[in-house]
Amino acid sequence: MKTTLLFIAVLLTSIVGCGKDTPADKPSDSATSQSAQPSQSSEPGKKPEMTFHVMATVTEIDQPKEKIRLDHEKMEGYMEAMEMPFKVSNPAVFTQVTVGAKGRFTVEVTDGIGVITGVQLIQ
Ligand SMILES: [Cu+2]
Repeated sequence: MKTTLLFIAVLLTSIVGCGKDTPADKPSDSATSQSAQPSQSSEPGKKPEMTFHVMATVTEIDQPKEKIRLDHEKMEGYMEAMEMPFKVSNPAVFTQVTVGAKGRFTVEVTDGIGVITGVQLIQ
């Protein structure tokens, strides 16, 4: 059990580490990036505009496509309660869930798209 937790922790750490991996440390960047369009690039390290911890039940798992279908509660300011698939950015989630599992899912919304980044199951 302890090793599983450690494994997940390492996974999480490596994902966070990846996100920071942008060569954006040069201060001269800000001077040139005053274009009209707010840059639309979906860089992996982009900060989510919303984060939810939403109660949901797993209704389908599609690991090859990195997706989980959730029957989720309302996400205030984002969407009503419904059943829909979500992309999963954290592979550890697949080791935790089975169809029918209930829990609080962490959903991070970037550019209007919600992605599952974690889950805390209810036993
Ligand atoms: Cu939805």
